[in-house]
Amino acid sequence: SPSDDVHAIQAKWQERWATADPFRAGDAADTRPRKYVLAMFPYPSGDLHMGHAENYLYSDIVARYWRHRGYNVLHPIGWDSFGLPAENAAIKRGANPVTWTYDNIAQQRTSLKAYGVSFDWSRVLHTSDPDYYQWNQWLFQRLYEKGLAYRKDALVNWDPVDQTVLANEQVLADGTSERSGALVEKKKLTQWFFRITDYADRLLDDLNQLEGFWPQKVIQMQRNWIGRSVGADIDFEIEGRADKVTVFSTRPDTLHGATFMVIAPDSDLAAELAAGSSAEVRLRFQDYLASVRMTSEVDRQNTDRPKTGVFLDRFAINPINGERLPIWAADYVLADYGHGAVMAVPAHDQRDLDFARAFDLPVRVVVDTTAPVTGAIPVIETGAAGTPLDLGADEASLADLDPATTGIALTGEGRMVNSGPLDGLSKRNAITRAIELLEAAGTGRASRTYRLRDWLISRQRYWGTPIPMLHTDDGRIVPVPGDQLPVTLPASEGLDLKPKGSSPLGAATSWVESVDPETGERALRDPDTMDTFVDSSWYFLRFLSPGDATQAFDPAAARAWAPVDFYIGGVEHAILHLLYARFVTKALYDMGLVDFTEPFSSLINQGMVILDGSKMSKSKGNLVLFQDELDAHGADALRVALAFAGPVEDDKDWKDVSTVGAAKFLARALRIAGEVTSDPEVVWADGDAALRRVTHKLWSDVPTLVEQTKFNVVVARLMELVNAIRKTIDGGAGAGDAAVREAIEAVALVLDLFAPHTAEEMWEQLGYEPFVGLAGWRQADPTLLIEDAVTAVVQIDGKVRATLEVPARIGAEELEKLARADERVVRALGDKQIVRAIVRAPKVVSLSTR
Ligand code: ANZ
Repeated sequence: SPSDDVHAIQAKWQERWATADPFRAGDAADTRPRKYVLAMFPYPSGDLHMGHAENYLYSDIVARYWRHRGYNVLHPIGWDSFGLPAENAAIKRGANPVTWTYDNIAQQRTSLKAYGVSFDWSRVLHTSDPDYYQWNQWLFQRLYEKGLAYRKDALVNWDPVDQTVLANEQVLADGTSERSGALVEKKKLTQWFFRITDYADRLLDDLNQLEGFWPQKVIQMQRNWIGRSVGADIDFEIEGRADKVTVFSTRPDTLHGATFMVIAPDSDLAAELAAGSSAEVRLRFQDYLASVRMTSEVDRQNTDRPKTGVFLDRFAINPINGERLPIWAADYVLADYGHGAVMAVPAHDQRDLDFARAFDLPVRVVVDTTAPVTGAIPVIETGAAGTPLDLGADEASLADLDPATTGIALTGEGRMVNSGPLDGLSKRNAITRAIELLEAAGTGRASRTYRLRDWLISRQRYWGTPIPMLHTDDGRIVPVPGDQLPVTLPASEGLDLKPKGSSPLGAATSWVESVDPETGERALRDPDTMDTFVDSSWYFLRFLSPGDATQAFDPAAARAWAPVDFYIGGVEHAILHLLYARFVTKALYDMGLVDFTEPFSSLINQGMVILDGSKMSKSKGNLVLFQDELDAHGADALRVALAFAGPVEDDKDWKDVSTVGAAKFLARALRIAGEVTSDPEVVWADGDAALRRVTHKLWSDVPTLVEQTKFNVVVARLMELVNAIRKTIDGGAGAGDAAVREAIEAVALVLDLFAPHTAEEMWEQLGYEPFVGLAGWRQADPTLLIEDAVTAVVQIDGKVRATLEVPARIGAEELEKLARADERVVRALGDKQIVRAIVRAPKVVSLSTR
């Protein structure tokens, strides 16, 4: 059957590729220009799925393309093989995490080979191999030396089901765990962090470099995640307390409008202020705190929720006018943002206004938003969400707009009132002036706040990179000496892997007990393991010298290959992985280990393969299995069908993925290659002119189409060419026509991007040596690209005076120019002036002199 043929061809070429290894990247002596093409490496849970099929197809298209264009291409593959699923399988089914992981890797590896992806198989890495994770430990220690890895007690996100700590990024918008679905709680633990916040400004500012090369959506998500706010830190004296309390405000201009202060109830400060208050206040505060602890972060940030809070019976002094401000604890103020305390300006902040109205607190307007602000307003840094500031003056009178009655805070532009020295200034200028006044008085300063938190990297789980630190008996924390790395994981047998909030490694006594390198006394290994996002934050560098036993990566190879030219993966990694990789790259740059500051020069997010409009998943039972599709029609048909189904970035409904149609198309192309009777030396110029035009149009258009990742269009053009060839053969020119050979060779060369097995087979049938995957591409002959001509008519005052042969795609302006310049038109016009020209390109130019 035809399907047997397909599988035989597939097996034949996969074997030849395995033997000849043609897709290995060239070595250091290779003088060709380089391209580093990378698809996000897979997590080895089960076999490949359709998401992988898309991801590795697209990177393969790009890798094959650059090879044909004469580039030395690096297209590596590896496995992101540490992580919870291996461990959960161990807990659920008693599987050994090592066996589970490496069995899955073996299966995925076989599938990727069966899929015909042109990887450099000599560079495979697994992050769970000691010779990989040793360098995670190296990285950790380098960051530690630079003060970028540190330990602190922290309120962490706690998944009560998985019994583990979660990164902020793993908490979904509804406050539940991305892993278990449980409502995430807060818990205080001592944890290791990477100080990514030191890089907040650079991570934000360097996004500008990526504009146009990364999806706009990803850039925006990263901007929001970093969330830089610009404003001031303002110090308030507190009655009965020695130290001042600092608040962060984006609106220091409104200081005269502050009528109370609000503190996060779950902050140390709130507890302290309550403790210094009456017994009654203490009780009410404790009750309130208990209820706040039950409220998710997301609910707390929900502005629609009725405001709650308790008065602490303590007072702050406004540094700008000496006013006494009552201090409240309320849960709309978050403990870990800014300083966990705000000056409340109810007239100009909606949350403060809602609170003031709920508790009957005064509202004082200090910005007259009916006063027009004229003149150039400097560009103001917008809020984290990119909200532009409105500049128009409100139409109504200020009295009508009183927030205390309308319930609507005045947030727009305007001029300052009731604000002493700031009166009359525009809001923008008042912000600047207020900061100057605060700085002069020593009670405040310009400041920035970020939403970005430090990266919590320790996990109390087994299947990860051990943290290479020792805790000495006398309480010091010291790095494991470099020559003792890697600290390898102990075997899991006999360890209780069930999550319980402390690492299973702690119970591996003989493993945990070690020696303090300085004193020779006993020291305990840190029992925690690293977040697997550490593993993937630098893996693209390890591919450059994967077997290197002496260093994480070879700096010379990094100079030669990195950054990655083309990176592709799912949009689910828009924040976590990409932000961490950017951070680590910048840290390595600062250590002088790489000479670039951004890891991925261009990024594409492929869409999902969906079924009937919804995501495929095991739980929904609507999985289309990768292996089933391979078995049914072969790798090439699946690859062509996926590439043809739509633009790379779009979701593709499986209903629109026609493997049957793709298989028919491939059979048609292959049949033609077998029919060709001319030999490779035939002179193409003797061939059918119309077919030659279609072929050369393909050569002319395909580079741009591939480089713009319009792969579906390229497939359409191949189909068009195959149809044209068939028509030419059957139309009388026959299979011996030189243009037929030229065209089908073009098909084989370009089809290699999509259907490499079929393309190799065609290439062989056409009398060439393997491999078509390494064959150079062809240039379009420009003389064959001239477009079809049409006849345009030029009229003067309604009479036809000339006809012109013009390209069918001529523009109106160009056509009018040609018409006016035509000799016959000039003669017919004499000394009359043209007063009007109506042009309908490409057919008519109508000139009037009256
Ligand atoms: C006074 C003020 C007046 C404010 C005004 C805003 C408008 P973004 O832009 O999101 O950074 N704030 C500060 N720390 C907070 C915390 N821990 N929890 C909740 N809110 C906090 O917001 C900065 C503004 O959010 C700050 O500026 C502060 O309120 C509040 F007309 O100060 B503002």
